[in-house]
Amino acid sequence: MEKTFKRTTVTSALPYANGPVHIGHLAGVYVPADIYVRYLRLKGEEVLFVGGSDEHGVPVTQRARKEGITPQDVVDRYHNIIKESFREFGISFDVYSRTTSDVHHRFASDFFRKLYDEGKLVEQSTKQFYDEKTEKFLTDRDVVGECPYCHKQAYGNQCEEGCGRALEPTELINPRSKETGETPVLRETKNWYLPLNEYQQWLKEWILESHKEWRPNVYGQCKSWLDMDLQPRAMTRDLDWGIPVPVEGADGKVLYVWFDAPIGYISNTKELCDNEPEKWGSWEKWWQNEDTRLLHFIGKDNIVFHCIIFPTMMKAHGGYVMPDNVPSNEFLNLEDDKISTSRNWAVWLHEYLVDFPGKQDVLRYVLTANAPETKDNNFTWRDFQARNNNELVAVYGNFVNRALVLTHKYFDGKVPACGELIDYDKATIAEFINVKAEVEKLLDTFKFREAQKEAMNLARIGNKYLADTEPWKLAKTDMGRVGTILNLSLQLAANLAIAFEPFLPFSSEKLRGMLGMESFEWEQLGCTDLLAAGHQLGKAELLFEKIDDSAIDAQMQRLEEIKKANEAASYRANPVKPTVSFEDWEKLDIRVGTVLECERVPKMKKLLKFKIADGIADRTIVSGIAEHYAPEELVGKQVLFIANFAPRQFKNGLVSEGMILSAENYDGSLAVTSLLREVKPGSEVK
Ligand code: B3M
Ligand code: ZN
Repeated sequence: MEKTFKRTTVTSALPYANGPVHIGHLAGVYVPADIYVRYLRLKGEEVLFVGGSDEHGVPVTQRARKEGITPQDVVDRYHNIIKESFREFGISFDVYSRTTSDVHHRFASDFFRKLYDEGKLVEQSTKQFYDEKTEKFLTDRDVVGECPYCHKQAYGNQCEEGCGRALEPTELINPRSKETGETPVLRETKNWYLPLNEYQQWLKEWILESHKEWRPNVYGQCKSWLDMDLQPRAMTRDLDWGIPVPVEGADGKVLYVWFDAPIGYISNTKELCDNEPEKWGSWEKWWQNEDTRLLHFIGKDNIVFHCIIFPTMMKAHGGYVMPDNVPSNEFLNLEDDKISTSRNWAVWLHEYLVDFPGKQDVLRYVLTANAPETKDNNFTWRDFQARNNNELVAVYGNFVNRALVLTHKYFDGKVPACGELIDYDKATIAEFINVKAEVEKLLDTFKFREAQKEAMNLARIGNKYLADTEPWKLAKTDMGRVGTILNLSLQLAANLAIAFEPFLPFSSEKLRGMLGMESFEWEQLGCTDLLAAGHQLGKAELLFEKIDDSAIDAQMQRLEEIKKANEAASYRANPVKPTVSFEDWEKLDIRVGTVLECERVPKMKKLLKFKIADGIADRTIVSGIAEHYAPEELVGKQVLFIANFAPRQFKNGLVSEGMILSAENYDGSLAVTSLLREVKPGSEVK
């Protein structure tokens, strides 16, 4: 049975305050959340939109270390930049606070203490790497060393450069502290764990049985987690940046950032409610009342935290409602390349505003039109320009402008009376009257891309109507008819202002002013009597402006320069190795092989398993290139491989008899080597 709710609490992921926000953040989380919230508000529903900065965690300390400032300095700087970017883009949070606030520290601390007091946490001692020079325990990512499987440089938690395996820091060969280069020692440390395993059955029922309607990417990720055995997960860390663990003898330990950050949603709500109790009531109403529907908007890398860990925390605590849905997006690429903060491969919001002042809605529009709802999607500057010029300007802006300018010209800016409707008018009305139901259906199921397209349809209908009826030609002969056409066109323009408010709030506000409407609500969508005859319109202005090639060229130029700088940096980071003798070179036996078969390796997302014809026999080679090639692409191709490489065994028993050679691009992508002409398999490379 469909549950009915009285109010909705919408959260959007708390961005780490260790850098500014870019278009990927906006497209993935904040624009969709904002569209949804604005839609509910327009419908007059009770809704709360919570945001804030995530100010703890290792990324913040890393940034501080890199810049030689304190973590507090880092978060003070970026919290303000991020908050301002969101405000500029019209992300209409009811509260945007931070996890370094007193309210949050107390709230998260109490939350932990309750779990601790009630025996809901498991105490466990483990041996962990400790850097004696800095007298600090090292997090998994603070330890680097050689991967025991592929022998590339790896982090303590994962071999990112090589085979992609999840690792334990103690598995690394020759482990070192990333910060000091010291060899760390193992020290015993005590931490508190959330026994996810005890909640597995409940999670399975709650998600897999009762939430089949969640987006396939979200449901699928949850399922793959829940199909494995969940393990207890540490909720505390040996770190000096964060919320102190409120337990005796826990000096030098803080709450795990993924424990405190989601609680930030609740403590930020509390901060708001405490400040304005008359308006918002109690925080409990938004989090603990069965009539409240909870929604988390997030990016795909946050799914496990919002669908498994945080719900388990709330369940263990008791009293909380569970999320009703977790609309999570995939990733947005920039010009076909992964957005990356460290490579500066991004469009930063604060920079966009300098280059395109006043064009927040254009970016909102383009990001929604390309929203990565079901798969990763791509942002390109050419597409940005085309969507602005061909859709916003040529369709939406053009229609509205013609309707208004003609009314000013023929009727002194007063809405003309609507005369008798001809069949064509009726057909046009019939077309746009359905838009409300369509947009609602799509928004209610979080299909923002389609919903915006549907809203744009209104403008297309209007444009066609004016083009077909040509009121400017009738002005000399039939002013009554001109009045009817313009009346209907203005009603359509008023509909556009409403339909686009969730998507393009700045433009809707401007259009509302031009139409002289006091206010509007969602219910009025689809009505043809929004503007009374004789109603005085405001001044006609352009809603959107064309974007020239030169503005786009400048952006492309900037990206080109960043790419060049990255290439140069990657060359500098990998300087040519010391000279080797001819004898040494001869020791390597590089040969040509023909790929007979190629397939993915279950549970190892970076690996491809090859069967290669090497001239004498077939051999199996495992290579960490699954993120760069689909297996089918390589079958039948000739590749170069090292034939006398000592066989290596993977944990799952798989043995690799050689190594396929690939070139590493400046951005980390891999290209398999091949030949310019076909040769017999087994041919030696000399
Ligand atoms: N700060 C990760 C991220 O920005 C993390 C989200 C917290 S949501 C409670 O992707
Ligand atoms: Zn490896």
